[in-house]
Amino acid sequence: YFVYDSKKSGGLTVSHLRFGPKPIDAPFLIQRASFIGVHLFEFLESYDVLKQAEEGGVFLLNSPFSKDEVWDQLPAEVQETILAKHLKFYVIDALTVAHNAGMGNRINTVMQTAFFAISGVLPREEAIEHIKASIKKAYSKKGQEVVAKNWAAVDNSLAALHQVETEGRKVTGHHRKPLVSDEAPEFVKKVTAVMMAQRGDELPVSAIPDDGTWPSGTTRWEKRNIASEVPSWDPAKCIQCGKCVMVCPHGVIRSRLITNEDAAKAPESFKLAEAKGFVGYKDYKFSMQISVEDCTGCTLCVGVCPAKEKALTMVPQRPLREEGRKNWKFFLDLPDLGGDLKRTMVKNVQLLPPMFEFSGACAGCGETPYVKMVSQLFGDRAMIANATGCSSIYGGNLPTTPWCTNKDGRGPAWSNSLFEDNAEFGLGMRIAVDQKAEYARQLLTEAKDKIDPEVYEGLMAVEPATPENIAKKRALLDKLAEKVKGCDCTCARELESVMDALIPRSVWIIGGDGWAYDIGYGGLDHVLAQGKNVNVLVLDTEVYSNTGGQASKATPLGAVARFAAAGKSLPKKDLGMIAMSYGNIYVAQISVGANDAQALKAIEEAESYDGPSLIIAYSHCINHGINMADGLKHQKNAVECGQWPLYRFDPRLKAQGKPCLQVDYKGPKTPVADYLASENRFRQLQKINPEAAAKFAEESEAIAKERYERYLYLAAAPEDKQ
Ligand SMILES: Cc1ncc(C[n+]2csc(CCOP(=O)(O)OP(=O)(O)O)c2C)c(N)n1
Ligand code: SF4
Ligand code: SF4
Repeated sequence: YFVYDSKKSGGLTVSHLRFGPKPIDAPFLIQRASFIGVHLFEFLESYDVLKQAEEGGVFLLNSPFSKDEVWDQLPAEVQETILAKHLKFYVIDALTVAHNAGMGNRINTVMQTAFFAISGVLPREEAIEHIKASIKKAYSKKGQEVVAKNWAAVDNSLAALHQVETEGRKVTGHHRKPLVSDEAPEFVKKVTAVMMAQRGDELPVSAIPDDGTWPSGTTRWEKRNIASEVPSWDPAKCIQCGKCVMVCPHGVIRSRLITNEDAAKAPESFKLAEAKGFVGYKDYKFSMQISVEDCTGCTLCVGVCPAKEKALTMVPQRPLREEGRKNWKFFLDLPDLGGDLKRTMVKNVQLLPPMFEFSGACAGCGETPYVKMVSQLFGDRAMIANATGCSSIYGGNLPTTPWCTNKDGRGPAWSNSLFEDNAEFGLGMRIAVDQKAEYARQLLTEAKDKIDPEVYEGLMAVEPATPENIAKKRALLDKLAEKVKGCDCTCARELESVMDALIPRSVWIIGGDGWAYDIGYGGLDHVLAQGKNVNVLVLDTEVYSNTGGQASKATPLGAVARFAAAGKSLPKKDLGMIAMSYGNIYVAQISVGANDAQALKAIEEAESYDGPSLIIAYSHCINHGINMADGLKHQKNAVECGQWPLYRFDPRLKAQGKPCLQVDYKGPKTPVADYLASENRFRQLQKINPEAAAKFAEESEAIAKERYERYLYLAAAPEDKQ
C-alpha cells in the first residue's frame, strides 16, 4: 500500500510492504513495522518517521553522516524512539554510493540493496542475486551501461552499510522545529502545516474553506531542503545576464537591483556587485540570491551561465542553511526595482518578481520556466485556466500552491477544471471578465456627471495594456474607489463589485500537449476560432508526462513512448501550422534553451495581440530519458538540427504589407540522427529495432529539411515567391 503526496521532486512516498513465503495480494496499511527505511535524512525534521516501528525493529537511514557522527545529528524525538523501542539502527551514505557508481542522485538501487541485506526477508546472497536479475530486466532497454552502473551500486552498497552502536547512548539531539515558521499566516499554521505533516486526516471538515478557494502562495512556507548541493554565486565573475534566473524551474535564484543605502544594511554574508548594463541604474548594486532551502539542486542555472568562468558553482547545502535563510529574508524585504526597464531584454525581465515559486515539479523541469515567465510579466492581472497535467499538479496540489502575489497583493487567479475542457474554461473566463468590464463601463457612464472627467475618460479609454498604462489605470481606479465609497446608492455598490474589471485582464490557457494536440484539441480549435483575446500556452513535452509518458500527436516520429512501443510511426502534428491557417491567430513556437530572447519576445507579442494567440513551448522532461541537468542543451540541439523549429506568426504584420511568418531559426545545421541518439526515448529503438530506428532517423532528417523550406517559402515576401 502506498501513501504519497503529489510532489514530483523531493516528494514523500511511504511504501507499506509485507513479505511472506506465498504471494500477498491484498494491500495493507501497516501499523507496526519490523523495518523502517528512511531515504532522505531531512524527513527526520518533518515527520514522525518511527511512529509505526515495533519493539526491536530495524531502522535504516540514508545519512550524509557516518556511523560515528550520525547520533548527534538526529532530532531528540528520533533518538528517544530508537532507545525506547530498542531499534537496530543502520546508516548508509546512499548518495555517495550512487554518485560513485555514476548514477547521479538515483539512490533507489542502493537503498533496496541495503534493505535486503539487513531486513532478513531473504538470505542476503539470494536477495542480491534477485536484485541483480531484476536490474537487468528493468534497465536492459536503457542500455548495458545503465545495468552495469546499477550492479556496481549494489556491490558498493554492502560495503557502505554500517550499524550504529546505540548501547549506552543518551538523548543529545535538538528538538524538531515547528514545520512552518512562526511568521506563517494562521491558516498555514493551523491547516496547511497539519497536511504537510501527513496528518491531514486529523483536520475537522470545518477547517477547510467551503467555497472552493484556497489560500495561495504557500509553497514558500515548506522549506523542503531537498537539495544536497545548491549554487553559490560569484559576483566578480557574473555578467548579470539573468539567464540563470530565467531558466530556474523553481523560482529559487533571483536577481535584484539595490540602492547603496539598502546595500549598506545587508547581512555580512550577503553578496553584492556593482550593477552593470541596467539603463538608469548606474549607481546601484546588484545581487543574486538563492533560496537554499527551496532549491532542488537541478543545476540548470549553473549549466546555462554563459560567463567565461562560471559565476555559479554547486556547493554543499547544509552548511549554508542558516546564513541562506537570513540573506533570503533580507533580499525579499527589499523593494522591487527595475520594473520600469524595457521588457524586451531577458536581464531586465528577470528583475520582476515571479508569482509562481517553489513548485513541486521534477527537479529541472522544462515546463515551469515558461509558466514562471508568464507570471513575471502578467501575473499581477492574469487569469489562468490550467488543463489537467503536470502543470495542474505542481500548480495546484494540496496542501500548498506555488501561485502567489507580488508585494502589492496582486497575483494570478488560477483554476483547473478538467483535462478536456480547458480551452473552453479559459474562454469562459475571458467572456465573463469582459462582460464585467462592459457592465462597469455602463455604470460609469450612467454616473458620468458625478465623476471627475479625468477618471472617467482614463478608465473608459481602450489602450494597449502596457505596464505604464496599467499603472495609470490603477491610480485612476483608486480615485474612483475613494469616490464610490462615499456614495450610499445601490449603483455605487454595484459599481464597486465590478469596477476591478476595468483593469485589462490577461487570460492564459495553459496545458500540455496531451491536452492541446489530443484530448482538448476540439475545444482548443473552437476557442481559437472565436477571435477572443486569449493566450494559449502549450507546454510541449511530446508525451502525456503526468501519467508516465503516453504518446500524443505531439510525439515525434520514431520516439518510443507508452502506446508507441515500436517507435511512433507517424510524424508530429504541426499544431502551429494548423492555427496559422486561420490567418488571424498569433502563433509562435519557442524554446528557452535555444533562444531565450525569442521566447520572451513571442510571449510579449502574443499577450499584446488583441485576439487569440497560441505559443508552443519545447519542454524537456524526465520522460525524454535524458540527464535533466542537460535539458537546455537538448532544447538547443533540437532546434539546431531542425527537429524543433522556432518561428513567430503575427497577423498584425499583414497590415504593414509584410509576411506574417518570421522564421527564427537557421534550419537544420546538425544531423537529426545525432540529436535522436542523445535521448533515450529515441535511442531505445536502436536496440530493439535498429533498422526501424535508422529509417525513422532518415525520414526525420527529410521532414526537418522540407519543413524549413516550407516555412521559408511562407515567410518570403510575395515578390520573392516563384
Ligand atoms: C478525460 C481525461 N482523461 C485522462 C485523464 C488522466 N490524465 C491526467 S493528466 C494526463 C496527462 C496530461 O498530459 P499532457 O496534457 O501532455 O500534460 P503534461 O502532463 O505533459 O504536462 C492524463 C492522461 C484525465 N484527467 N481526464
Ligand atoms: S539548482 Fe535548479 S532549483 Fe536550484 S537555483 Fe539552480 S536552477 Fe534553481
Ligand atoms: S513535465 Fe516532465 S519534468 Fe516537468 S514535472 Fe512533468 S514529468 Fe516532471
